[in-house]
Amino acid sequence: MSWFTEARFGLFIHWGIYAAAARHEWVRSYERLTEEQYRRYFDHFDPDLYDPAAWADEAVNAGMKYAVVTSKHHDGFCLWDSELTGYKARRDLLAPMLDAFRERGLRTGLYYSLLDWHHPDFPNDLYHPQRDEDLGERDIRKYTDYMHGQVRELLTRYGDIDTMWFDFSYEGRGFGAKGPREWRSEELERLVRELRPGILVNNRLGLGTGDFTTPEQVMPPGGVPGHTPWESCQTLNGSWGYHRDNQDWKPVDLLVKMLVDTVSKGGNMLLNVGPNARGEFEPRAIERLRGIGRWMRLHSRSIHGAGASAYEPPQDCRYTQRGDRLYLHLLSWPMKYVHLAGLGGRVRYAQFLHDASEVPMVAIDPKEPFHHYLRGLPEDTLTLQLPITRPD
Ligand code: FUL
Repeated sequence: MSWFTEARFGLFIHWGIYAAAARHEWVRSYERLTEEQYRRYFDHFDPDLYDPAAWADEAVNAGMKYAVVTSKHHDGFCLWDSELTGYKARRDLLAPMLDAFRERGLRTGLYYSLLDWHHPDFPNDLYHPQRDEDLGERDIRKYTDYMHGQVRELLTRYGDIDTMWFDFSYEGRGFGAKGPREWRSEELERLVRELRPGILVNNRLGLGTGDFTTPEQVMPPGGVPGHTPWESCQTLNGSWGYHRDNQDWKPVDLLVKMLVDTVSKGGNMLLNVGPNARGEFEPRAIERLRGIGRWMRLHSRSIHGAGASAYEPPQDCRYTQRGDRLYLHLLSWPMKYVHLAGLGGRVRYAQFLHDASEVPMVAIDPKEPFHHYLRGLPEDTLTLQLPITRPD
């Protein structure tokens, strides 16, 4: 587990034939496309510019330490050369990606969808594109045999996979909802752990367990209660898969704040890119990854290997802590002073991270008229004096 909680920041990749539709990875369900209508994306998916080394470089430059990729999403299309289906990429796209990630020192994870809207034995349910139709006899046991077989394939043919990211159980949600019984989750988890004893499994098999929990698109205000490590997965825009016309792009400073906020609460952030159907990260994604990378170059010490602190930060601030180093993140820039409760007399030296310049600790002199307004502060307060202009 320690590599995972030290890593703090990872890349999520959602890539499949939905990138050709370019309007959300759920497009087949949202628009209730039939198998035949959706087939055109299968026919025309030809990622000729695919260069996984370039993806790995972007991840490393952004300060990411691991990467999780959708081996199969809900539409059932497989990125690897599965022997169990013909519904797969014309060449194995997964193997070169894992090689490229590993070559650059990134840990690897596989997302695998429990749903499969393509498989002939996956019954129609509340999310199925053909949920209103009678799909005839379907034997979910045959589907889950296939699913377990695919997971076996992935974990025997692709080297040392570090995390298994299942998605998802939806028991209790109505028509055809599925949970651990339907997926045969316990058996599946056992299989995974047998094949890869050190692997970390997420919490979406519906078993109420998992090595880490996965809040999605939310910033849990107080962190995630309980002791399991957690990883918040986040999109750059309003979609996981490549979505050409979506405009909800998060700016770099928000993404950095999200990362800081997550680590300050003891979590990891898994930030998603949806590569396009030619196999590239689009410029809007690259711009953001590089922006985060510029910040990480100077500040990654406050992220990697850091976690929550027992100290209570002032308003609009976050602490991350690594050993006896306490990192103060100012999400807004105060006027001249920042007052840190509980730190009076406990800090040997204060400096900015970006240029290692000293940040003066102010000794409050009650006789000094200039310090008059500071007199009401509790004695154990540490006051730091900041420049008027916020450094970048
Ligand atoms: C969800 C999925 O339905 C989304 O498409 C995406 O993969 C996200 C990470 O998990 O449950």
